[in-house]
Amino acid sequence: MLNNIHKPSDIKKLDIEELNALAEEIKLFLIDSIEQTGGHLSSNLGTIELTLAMHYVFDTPNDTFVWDVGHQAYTHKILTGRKDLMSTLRQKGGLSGFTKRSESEHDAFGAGHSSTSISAALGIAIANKLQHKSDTSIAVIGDGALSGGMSFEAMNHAGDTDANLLIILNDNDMSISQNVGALSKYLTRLISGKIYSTMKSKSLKFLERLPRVQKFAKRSEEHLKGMFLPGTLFEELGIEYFGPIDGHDIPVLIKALKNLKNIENPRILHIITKKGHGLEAAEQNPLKFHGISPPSNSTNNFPSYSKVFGEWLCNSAKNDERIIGITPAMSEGSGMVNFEKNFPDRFIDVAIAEQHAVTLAGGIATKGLKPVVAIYSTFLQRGYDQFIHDIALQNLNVIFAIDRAGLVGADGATHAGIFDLSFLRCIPNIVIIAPSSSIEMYKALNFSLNFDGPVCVRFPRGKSVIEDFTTSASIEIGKGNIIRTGKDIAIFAFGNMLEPALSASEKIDATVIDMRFVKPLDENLIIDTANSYKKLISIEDNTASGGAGSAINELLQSKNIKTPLHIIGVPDLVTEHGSQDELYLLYGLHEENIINVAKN
Ligand SMILES: Cc1ncc(C[n+]2csc(CCOP(=O)(O)OP(=O)(O)O)c2C)c(N)n1
Repeated sequence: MLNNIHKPSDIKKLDIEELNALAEEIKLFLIDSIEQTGGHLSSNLGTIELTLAMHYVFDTPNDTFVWDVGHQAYTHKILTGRKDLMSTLRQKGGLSGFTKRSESEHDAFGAGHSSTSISAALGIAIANKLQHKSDTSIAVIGDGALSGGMSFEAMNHAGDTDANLLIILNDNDMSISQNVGALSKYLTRLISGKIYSTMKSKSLKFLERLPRVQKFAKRSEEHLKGMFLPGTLFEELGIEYFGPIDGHDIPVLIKALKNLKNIENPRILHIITKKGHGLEAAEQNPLKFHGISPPSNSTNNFPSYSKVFGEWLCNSAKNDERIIGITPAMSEGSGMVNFEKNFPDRFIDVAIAEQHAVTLAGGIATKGLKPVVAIYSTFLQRGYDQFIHDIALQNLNVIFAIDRAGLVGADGATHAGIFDLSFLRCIPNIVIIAPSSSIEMYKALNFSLNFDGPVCVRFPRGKSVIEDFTTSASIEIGKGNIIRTGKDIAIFAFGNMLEPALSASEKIDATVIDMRFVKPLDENLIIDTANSYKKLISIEDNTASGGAGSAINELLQSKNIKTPLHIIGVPDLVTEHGSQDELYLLYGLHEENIINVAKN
């Protein structure tokens, strides 16, 4: 059947039995396809029936679907004419792993970061109203993404409007790992019927009109007898609440969505799904199958930077009781699973709440403890004001272990950690270290533990390619490390760009310096080098605009030094997705480009 589906309207001719069969076909297709390409398997297995029902009832692109994060929209891609391109998912030149406006008119809004869907969908709904259109604007948001502050800002606004906004809350009780927080517990109580909906009579009527009254609703009814309970959080915010219903039951979903199509105010449909639905291994271990990698033939046996960070955290916490580990819902990705196990009282998962994570760390630091915020570079963007206002201006003692800095690969532009050096180095009071290997990272983290004030240690995704080139067991603030001495040309290498710099230097006989610190820069070393060499090159895994090379340029300018400097960094454009190596090649962060730059 799947081969005959080319556009959303093709499914509207199917009966329920055929829709169920199609869901099964899509499941098998997704398992096969994601096994080859890598991608978000469990989340997508959880949304097949929902997506079929949505496209069955609504008409995109006029009606609009905004998928939060966009990682669960593979069935949507398949139903909107992209099935044959699924084999290119997350690969260079292929389909994005998230929703992307430039990819399809059916992708109403691009995503990658979480908790944006209600704001975007509300914006669309308000625009529809102003343009006298009756189309429905729909946000699909997971219970994990709902924990992000933006969701609440958006609901606070939505509840005060008459916008034609439908929020579908896809509740599987999971973020990447188990969802955490009071809201998550609240949703569990809502499902079990312990919270009374003031709209309940309406809600129950609405459910009764469905082919089958849901077991969830029945249970709610029992709980209601003789009890007085407040209305749901959503209703208190002015958003009509419906549900909860089984998010894998296509006829129930269709009926519910048809009913909800006729209401034109902000409303929320709470559906219960199972992450990894229909694939036993994924149902049992949704975390493992949240994001899977394609088959790899890598022979690099070094541990990943994240793993080394996790080891450092555990080892250091044994000896230093001040250490508190904080993660915004990325415990596994940040290598913190063992820390959580060994130091449960000193491990804090704040849910998908980067802004809160940063300021929370600030508060903890005021009491003499040493919070370590493990955060991906791209998600630190969310906590920028908090970083400036709550940490740097108050010179608080917080370590930021900034993971996934630089080009990250298959997740693409939304996840690229290529801006942190630019947006951080302009902030006073802070130290920024870009270690060139995982061993160097260990030293940098040790340094930050003993330093008084905010320190950022930014390191890339994946494994370190080089071991250690240094002899010193510790690092000294603002001091670079000359790794190789050549003639005429000197290369200032930042972070993991030391590796291509070194291999290029063998061919052009250049001096190579592992700069270690982006802030404070090793000014004396830079000035001496600039005065002793004919040409200078800097290389960093960050946008060239305002990054580490720019910092060197500012210094040379201020000292009136005329030695030419060529800055190699990521160009000023929206980066593509592909393997990390492909992207390094595409953007000139490789040996050959260094050689060309040196020669030209
Ligand atoms: C701002 C931000 N922080 C962290 C992430 C990483 N992330 C991607 S999906 C996800 C979990 C989302 O959980 P949920 O919304 O419940 O969706 P599910 O995968 O369970 O369907 C997280 C934390 C992100 N995409 N954006």
